[in-house]
Amino acid sequence: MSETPDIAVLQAEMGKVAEAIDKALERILPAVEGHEARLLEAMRYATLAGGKRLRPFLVLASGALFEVPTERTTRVACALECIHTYSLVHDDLPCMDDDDLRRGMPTTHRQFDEATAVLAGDALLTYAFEIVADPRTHHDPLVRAELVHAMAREAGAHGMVGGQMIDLLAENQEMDIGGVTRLQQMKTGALIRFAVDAGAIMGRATKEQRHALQNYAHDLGLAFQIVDDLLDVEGSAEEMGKAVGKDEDSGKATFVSLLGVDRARTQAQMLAEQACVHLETFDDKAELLRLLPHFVVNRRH
Ligand code: GRG
Repeated sequence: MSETPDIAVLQAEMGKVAEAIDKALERILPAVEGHEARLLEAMRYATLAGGKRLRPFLVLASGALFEVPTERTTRVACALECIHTYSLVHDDLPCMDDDDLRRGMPTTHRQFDEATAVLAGDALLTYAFEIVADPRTHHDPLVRAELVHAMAREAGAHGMVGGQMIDLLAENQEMDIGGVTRLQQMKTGALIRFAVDAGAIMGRATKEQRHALQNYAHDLGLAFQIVDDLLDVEGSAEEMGKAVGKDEDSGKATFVSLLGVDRARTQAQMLAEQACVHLETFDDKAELLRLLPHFVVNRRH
């Protein structure tokens, strides 16, 4: 897919969202003095280090379909980015991927130390729930409870953490395409699913609307992960801001190792197109969500 002017519109919008989220995270995670200063410093270091802010963008774009006020979606977007950041901090630890570089900077345990990185990740995870459960996120306690429930489900043992466990075990096991798809739907897809669902929960979407958005998130998440696998093979450490070629070195089954580069790319493009089909029920308000899959398959980092 070639770059079109519409993609430029999307990129400008994503830039604006990233800037707004950076500012909101700065406010929500203020530096402190005293005993917890180092912990907050590590949490801020990991969270404010940039990143595409893709998941926050999805929360805001999904909420916009139902005219959910941006102040509300921004809080959930920040909470989700705290969980995403915790997962990266822990994933980079020596006991997991043992990486030195993330978003072009030393990983949190390299910049601080391992214990501080573990605690910063723990604190980011718990803080995410504090943010969502706060009445400022939504006046209706039932909506807040539903958000907390969905976020816990997607981040936990049957979502992202479960996917990470399967991924670690996969290094020493044969895995077919069905196994890799399931693992990635949990490890990477789960937070993308929650991002899209959060807007629908806050907007009190109908069952049909929510179902359509879940299907969209499913296809988008898989396309995102296939491209992540492709970038691990084809991308440069400079562009990615992290080490590349790690999947091949570890002998792990990925979409690329199983399908090959060309079929993996075709599959990602097909999923991107399919994701948009699920949005047919929505009007022009879904335009940014419609453009996003094209950005995802064309991304370089
Ligand atoms: C340690 C509990 C625990 C979970 C780790 C998500 C994850 C599970 C590990 C991250 C490893 C990884 C590279 C996964 C592939 C997909 C992914 C999540 C990429 C990073 O997300 P981006 O590209 O990152 O949105 P930025 O930096 O833009 O936020």
